[in-house]
This record gives sequence, C-alpha cells and structure tokens, in this order.
Amino acid sequence: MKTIWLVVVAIIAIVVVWLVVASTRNERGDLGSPTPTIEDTTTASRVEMQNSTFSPSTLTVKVGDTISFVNNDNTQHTVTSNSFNSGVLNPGTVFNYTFSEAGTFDFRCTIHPEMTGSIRVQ
Ligand SMILES: [Cu+2]
Repeated sequence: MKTIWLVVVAIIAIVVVWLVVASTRNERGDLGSPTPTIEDTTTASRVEMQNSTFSPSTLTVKVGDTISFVNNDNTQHTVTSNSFNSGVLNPGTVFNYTFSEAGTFDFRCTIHPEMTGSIRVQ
C-alpha cells in the first residue's frame, strides 16, 4: 500500500515538473517574439552612417516618406544633395528629410567624398 502511494506521488511530481517546464518554455517563447526597437515611429525609413558609409547606401521610398539619416559613427558627417543638406551631423544626431517629389536623389558626405548614397522616390 505504501509503495502505491509513493508511485502516485512520483507521478504527480513528474506531471508538476512537466507543467512547470512547459510553462517556462511558453514564457521563453513570448520573450523570443520580436522585441520593439527604439525607433522614431514618425519616420518610414532610416539610413545609418557607420564606419564612414551610408547603410543602406541605396533605398527606394514613396513620395511623402520621411527618411531619418542617423549618424551612428564616431565622427561628423553630412548628408548633402542638390535638394537637401543636413549640415554637419555630430555623432548620435539625426537628420530627417521628407521626400515630397518623385525622382532619384544622389547624396554624399561633404567631409568624406567617398561616402555616397542614393534615394529613389517613386
Ligand atoms: Cu562623413
């Protein structure tokens, strides 16, 4: 009789452990879902400056879209085209520009001439 009780308790213990493990897995699954990134929600797209390159260097957006040019580098840059100019962007600063006309907008950094990019607005 005592043995039967031990078996019952053992089975209950196994079930409890299994339930705990299962619920832990669910919690991990929830944590694994896409985590919100810190981003300006008013902007549609972003171009980052890092290692003296624009990333992405080419981007296609729609008329009316705003692009955030983010200086994530440790040096100053500019985002300069025939249509817009950010001026000098210190590390950690952002230049937002809204494209109100279709076209292709080539841009560069006036400090680092090898830094170039292109935005296609359609
Ligand atoms: Cu630069």
